[in-house]
Amino acid sequence: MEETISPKERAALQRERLNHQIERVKRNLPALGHRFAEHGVGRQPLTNLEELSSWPMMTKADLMAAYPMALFGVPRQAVARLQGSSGTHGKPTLVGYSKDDLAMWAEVVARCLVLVGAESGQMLHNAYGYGLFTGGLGLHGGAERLGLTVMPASGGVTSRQCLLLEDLRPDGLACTPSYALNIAEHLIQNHKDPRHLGLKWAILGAEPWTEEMRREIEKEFGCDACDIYGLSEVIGPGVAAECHQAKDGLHVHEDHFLVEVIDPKSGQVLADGEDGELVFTTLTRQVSPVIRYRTGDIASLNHEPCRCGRTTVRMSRIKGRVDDMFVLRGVNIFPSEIERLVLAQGQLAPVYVLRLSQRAALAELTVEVEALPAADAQAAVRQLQHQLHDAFGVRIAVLAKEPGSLPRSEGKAKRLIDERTST
Ligand code: DLL
Repeated sequence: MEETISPKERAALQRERLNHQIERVKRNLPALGHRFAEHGVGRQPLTNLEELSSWPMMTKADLMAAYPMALFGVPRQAVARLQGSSGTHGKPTLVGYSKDDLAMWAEVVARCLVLVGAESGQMLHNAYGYGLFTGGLGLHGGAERLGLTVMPASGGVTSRQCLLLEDLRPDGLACTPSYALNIAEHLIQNHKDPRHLGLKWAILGAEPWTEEMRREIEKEFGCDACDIYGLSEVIGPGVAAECHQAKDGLHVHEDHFLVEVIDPKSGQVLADGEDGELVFTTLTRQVSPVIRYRTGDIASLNHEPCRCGRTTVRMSRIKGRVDDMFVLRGVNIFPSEIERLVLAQGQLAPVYVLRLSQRAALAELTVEVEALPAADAQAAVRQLQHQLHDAFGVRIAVLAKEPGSLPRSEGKAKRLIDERTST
């Protein structure tokens, strides 16, 4: 119902919920409320969502400075669950959920499961990590809400995952796209055909991936592979997901998460179709609310109606992160642009590492790949090298590694290794 209302009705709902949220922030998080009040926020109720574009924004630094719970905004007793992101810089970023927040989270994840093709009564193999990371418990709550049987496999121990998949024949698989390929490879190495699992759908996210990667996964498993997006600062998985009918952008659950795309440099709000940084406002979250939170993720929006019948705005795949992009001899490169070429090459395995090093003052990039067993590795390397040069106009080295030697991911894949002395 919330997914098919008219844009006008939705805007009215968002305004009402946003005004409510601002009041909550002013009451429960006075320091944050004050920062917004200095820009006139909350002086009187918002009448037009476009006014939002002049409000200040929140960043990861705000949440890190608030560690462990200074931005929860409720007494600890009202927090039913803690989750977070591991944090590459030491301390994790923690977020809290009230009982109502957990119910809302389960609801939006259940909607995502329906988007990708799940039906009540089916079975899900959930290979997202359980723990502080939101993937495992997030998918779990949504799957139970929808009425699926959940196998809480969590990440890792791939041989056991394969055993359970073969013996239980679930309808759906949830994990990162790189882990889905790792599972397929493991089965193939053991002379099993991943298609024989009979999977109908896979709900994959938590890391950037490309259309080429989707094609590979759909070919290996013979099922629909759809993208699910989210971040713990907003809720976890469940912010948006692709519908299996169109597979053309991720439907954002706008009744709970208000989305904008901004120019990361100027902060200006961008129009549909323009790539920029996703910014989210939580409209209903009671604990750890965020107002105009800068995600660092690059995507664009599309307000055109979708052929699945939903009227919600769609975001494109995540192209990369603002801090993932690197500059090679003056050319901006996102790892996903290289992934596309590696996977389209045809003679290479769908695993790769991008190693950035420095010679004298210049950055050098080496793409480490593995050739498929029957392939001519040197020919594949030469071809990829040419394609990279054609695409970016700069020299990028390609190195074929021993088959099976590059790291396989069990969760979020780490593709970029930056060995430059100063970045
Ligand atoms: O990764 C939540 C999640 C779990 C999403 C399972 C989907 C499935 P965090 O650990 O807080 O939360 O990391 C959030 O991961 O800002 C993006 O950079 C990246 N990310 C998440 N989903 C996608 C996706 C979870 N579908 C960060 N495509 C986000 C690309 C994604 N990047």
